Amino acid sequence: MTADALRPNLPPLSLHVPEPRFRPGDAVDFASVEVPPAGAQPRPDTAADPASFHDLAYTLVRVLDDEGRAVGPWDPRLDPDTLRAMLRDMALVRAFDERMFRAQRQGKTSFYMKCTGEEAVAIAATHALSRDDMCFPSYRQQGILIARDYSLVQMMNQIYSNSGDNLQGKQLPIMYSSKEDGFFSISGNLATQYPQAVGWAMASAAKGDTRIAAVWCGEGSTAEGDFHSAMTFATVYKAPVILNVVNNQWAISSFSGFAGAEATTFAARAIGYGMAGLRIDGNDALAVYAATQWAAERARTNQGPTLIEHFTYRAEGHSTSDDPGQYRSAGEPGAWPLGDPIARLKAHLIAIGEWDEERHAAQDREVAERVKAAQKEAEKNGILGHGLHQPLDTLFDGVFEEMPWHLREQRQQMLDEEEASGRPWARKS
Ligand SMILES: Cc1ncc(C[n+]2csc(CCOP(=O)(O)OP(=O)(O)O)c2C)c(N)n1
Ligand SMILES: [Mg+2]
Repeated sequence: MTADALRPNLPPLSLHVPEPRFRPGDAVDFASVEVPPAGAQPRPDTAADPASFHDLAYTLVRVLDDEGRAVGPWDPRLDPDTLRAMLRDMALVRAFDERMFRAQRQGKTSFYMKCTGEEAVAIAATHALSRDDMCFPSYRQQGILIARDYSLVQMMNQIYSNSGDNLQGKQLPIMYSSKEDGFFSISGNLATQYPQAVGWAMASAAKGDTRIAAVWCGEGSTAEGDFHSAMTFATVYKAPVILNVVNNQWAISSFSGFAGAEATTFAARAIGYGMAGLRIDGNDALAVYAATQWAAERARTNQGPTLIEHFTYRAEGHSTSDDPGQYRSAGEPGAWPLGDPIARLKAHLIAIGEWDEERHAAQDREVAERVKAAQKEAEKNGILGHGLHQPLDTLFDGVFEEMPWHLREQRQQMLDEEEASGRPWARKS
C-alpha cells in the first residue's frame, strides 16, 4: 500500500523552495523592508544580560537619519576629524575597487571583487577597533587594510601576482594577508575564518592578553557548518570576539532566503546560542562604529561575544566573474532603502558644517590620483602574462619551517628541468 493510500485525508507533503522577489526585468519595490526610524533603538549597558535585549536582533540599530543628523543613544559622538577620516577611507576603497575592476577588464589580473555599497561595514568597524585587535575578514573587507593604512602598492602587487607580491603568487588575487596589520589570510573556503577567529580569541583570553578578535562572513556563509561550530565555542567559553554577518542580500546568484532570511533575521541566530545579537543598518557608518565599539567593550570586559548583522546591499556583481543582470532586477541597487554609505556620511558631515561639496569633489580627485599612482608603481613589478612572475622555486617556500627532504628533492628536480629547458625566469635570483 502506498503512503498516500494510508493517509487519504492528508494533503501530499510539499517542499518550500525560496524564490527572490525580483528577477531581471521586474519593477522593484522594497516597501516590505522594514526600516525603523534612526535613534529609536535603546542602547543596553555593555554588561547587560543578552537575554534582556532580544529585540535588538529583530530591528535595525540606526544613527543617521534622513536629514543626515546623528540621533539617539547609539550616536558614538565622534569628532569631525574621525568622521572625515572614515569618509576618506571609504572613498579610497571605492576608488581602489573601480581601478582594479578595470584592471581585470584590461587583462592585467584574472580576478577582482568589489565591496561597493558595503564600504561602511569594514571601514567604520576598523576605526572602532584597536590597531592591534585581530581581524579575520572575508574577501569583501579590503576596507580593513585601507583603514589600517596598508600599502596600496602591496595590495596591487598581490592582485597582479607579480614579482613584488609578498605572498609569492600563492593566493588568489585579493586574498591578502598581513600579520603585522592584524589581518588574517583570506581563505576562499567560506566561513573557515569563523572557528579560526574564535580559537584566536580563546587563546588571547587563555593567555591573559587584552586583544580581541573580529570576524566577518557573508549571510550566505552562515549556512556553513563552520559558522555554527564557531558560535558554540564562542558562547561556551565567552570568547572575546565580535562575530559580524554581512547581510548584503546575495550570495553570488542565491538570495538571502536560501540561508534562512525568510524565517528570521541573521542576528537572531545569536539568541539560540544565548549570545548578544544586534541587527544594524550596515550603510550607516555611525551605527557600524557604535555597534563595534559596544561589542568590543563587551569582549574586552569578559562579557562574551556579540553577533552583529550588518543589513546592507551588494550594489554590484559578486566578482568580476559574475553578471547580476542574469538573476536579479537591475532596479534593485537604486531602490535599496538604506541608501549609499558614502553619500550618507558625507551628508552628515555637511549637515554639521564640517564638509562641503567642493572638498568632497577635491577628495574624490585626490583618492583617484593616489590609486592611479600606486597602480603605476605596482605595474613596474609586472601584470598578468607579462613574465615578471615570482621565481619558480618560491613555490616551495613558506609552508614548512624546515623543508622536508622530499620537497627539497622535488625542488631540485624542477630547477634542473627548468635549467635544461632554457627559460631564464625560472631561476631564483
Ligand atoms: C565552502 C564554499 N562553498 C562555496 C563556495 C563558492 N562561493 C564563493 S563566494 C560564495 C557566495 C558567498 O555569499 P555570502 O556569504 O553572502 O558573501 P558575499 O559574497 O555576499 O559577500 C560562494 C557560494 C566557496 N568559496 N566555499
Ligand atoms: Mg552575501
